[in-house]
Amino acid sequence: KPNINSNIAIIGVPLDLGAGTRGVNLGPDAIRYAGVEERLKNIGYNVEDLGDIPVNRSQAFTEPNSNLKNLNVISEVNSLLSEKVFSVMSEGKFPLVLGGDHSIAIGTISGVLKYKKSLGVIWFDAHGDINTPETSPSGNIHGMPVAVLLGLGDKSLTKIVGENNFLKKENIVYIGSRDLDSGERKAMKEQGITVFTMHEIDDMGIKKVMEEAIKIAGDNTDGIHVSFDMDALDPSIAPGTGTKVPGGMNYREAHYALELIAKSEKLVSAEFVEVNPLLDNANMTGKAAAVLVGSLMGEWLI
Ligand code: 4U7
Ligand code: MN
Ligand code: MN
Ligand code: MN
Repeated sequence: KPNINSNIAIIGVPLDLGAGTRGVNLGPDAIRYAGVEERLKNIGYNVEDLGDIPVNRSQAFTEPNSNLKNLNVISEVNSLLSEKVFSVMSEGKFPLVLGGDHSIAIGTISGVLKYKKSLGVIWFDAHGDINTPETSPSGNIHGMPVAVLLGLGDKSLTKIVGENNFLKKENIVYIGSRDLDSGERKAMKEQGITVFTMHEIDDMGIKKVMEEAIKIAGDNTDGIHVSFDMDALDPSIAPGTGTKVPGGMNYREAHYALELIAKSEKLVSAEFVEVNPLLDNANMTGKAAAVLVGSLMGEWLI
């Protein structure tokens, strides 16, 4: 077992209000039923499941003419998640957050940032998730968390991160991108963010991509957070997700990528998001998430 914090706290976030398709709120239980806790215990971790962050979905509300759907509940859930992640880390535990739609990265990563000021983030995703209300074609907040973490977008979301705690653009790196909106490409260029699209994975191979990504996120930072959107994977191995894009990472690329992060021994926190069992085939995507958690935590490093 690699040198990663031995005490893991699992936090479920059954939120789907940030997505355009319903059902990703069932993701945390899908990953639990796939045996994630048992798998981690078998590797040698102490694991406790803290249950779910409460989501008052019936209270969800969108201001007229706003391009931020369900903003009230999404900001409430992310504030609670941020505090929970911070308290877990303060107790010396490793937060493993199970989503839920990707808007929950606002809560997870802001919580980690309160504890690790200079955090590196590796963002596995088909998408950029760096839209603002001005650029978003959908108004779905799961397409905006990176912007919020960098301090861009609506105040009621950026305030969860806090004026002095924003993620530094030089410390985030994308892997698996293949569906970027034009406003997102512009934002990525302007900020000078490193993006390893599927083209770079084809071109350089996953090993070289990961070596560079781990340098960017891990050198001169206080540790690495992994934000893993299941749609980074090819839809043939992860059909249970709401915004599928063909041509994603294959099974071995994804596992090997996460194993290399485990080997770096710089991992401090992680989240697996966008598992939607309503779109799935016999919980294939929930199972893929549970097995990938194993790789990230060093299951095959002996
Ligand atoms: B996910 C999209 F327009 N970019 O903003 C948007 F293509 O967390 C998709 O990566 C966002 O799954 C996908 O709505 C968010 C769209
Ligand atoms: Mn995403
Ligand atoms: Mn995505
Ligand atoms: Mn998605």
